[in-house]
Amino acid sequence: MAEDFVNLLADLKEQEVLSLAQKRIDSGEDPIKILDDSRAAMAIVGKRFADGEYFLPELVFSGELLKQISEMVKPHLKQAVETKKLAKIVIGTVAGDIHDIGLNIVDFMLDVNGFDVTNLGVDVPVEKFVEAVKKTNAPIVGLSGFLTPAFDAMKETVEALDKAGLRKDLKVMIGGGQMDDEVKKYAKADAYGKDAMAAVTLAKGWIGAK
Ligand code: B12
Repeated sequence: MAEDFVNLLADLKEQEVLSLAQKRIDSGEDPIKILDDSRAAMAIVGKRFADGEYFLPELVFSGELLKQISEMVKPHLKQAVETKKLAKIVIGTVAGDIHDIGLNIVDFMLDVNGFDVTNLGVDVPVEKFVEAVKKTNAPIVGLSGFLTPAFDAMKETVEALDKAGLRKDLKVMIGGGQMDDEVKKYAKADAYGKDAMAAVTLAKGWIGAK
């Protein structure tokens, strides 16, 4: 089923992939696995876009399909984990970037794992991150980005948090499509997380929660 699912999503076959997603959920499959397979399909969509096989309409449609699938999966994630509020976290997609599907999955996973999440949305200017950290006293910030220009936006956001005197009591994690440890170093962040579960593990580690 997983392979069919990945191919149907990459081929943007709406009805077929949504009914297969429902079938997988009804059969009690691990919701995380369905999200991982969606990610694999997005990598294929991204490659077809880069190769000129898909164009913006396909990219937009793939995002819509992914949103529908993550909405179907989310309630089943909720059943997996019940905890009390642990700590505050400010997250957002950095300036110039409007990709938010990954960000919203991170938001959701942090929420169901007990964190009090302030999600600033997309294309977030550096000063808005500074404001939100001052307002919430959050000890953790999560920066999301999918575009190459997001590397610099992440670096500028960390610099602005530092200039505001907030950096020393703050942990900053980054993530999204092509982010990695090199970008983490470049942006002077504390950690890179490959997916939403990594975001939860990093955050729990920093506040000493199991
Ligand atoms: C869907 C999509 C879009 C949709 C986004 C819809 C939406 N609401 O988000 C739309 C159509 C809007 C779009 C627009 C564009 N896009 Co686009 N898009 C994609 C695509 C196909 C999928 C992205 C996605 O949502 N993936 C699925 C999610 C779930 O991603 P994920 O990586 O699994 O997310 C997980 C992790 O990354 C992690 N994570 C995410 N954030 C964070 C944060 C933290 C702190 C942590 C720890 C972890 C973490 O957790 C997530 C969940 O597990 C990618 C291709 C790809 N392979 O990624 C191209 C891609 C990112 N887009 C690309 C481009 C070029 C564009 C456009 C410039 C196209 C254009 N000419 O207009 C515009 C840019 C608009 C802008 N200013 O941002 C390029 C970027 C190339 C580059 N090097 O910069 C890509 C790579 C495609 C390609 N190969 O060319 N896009």
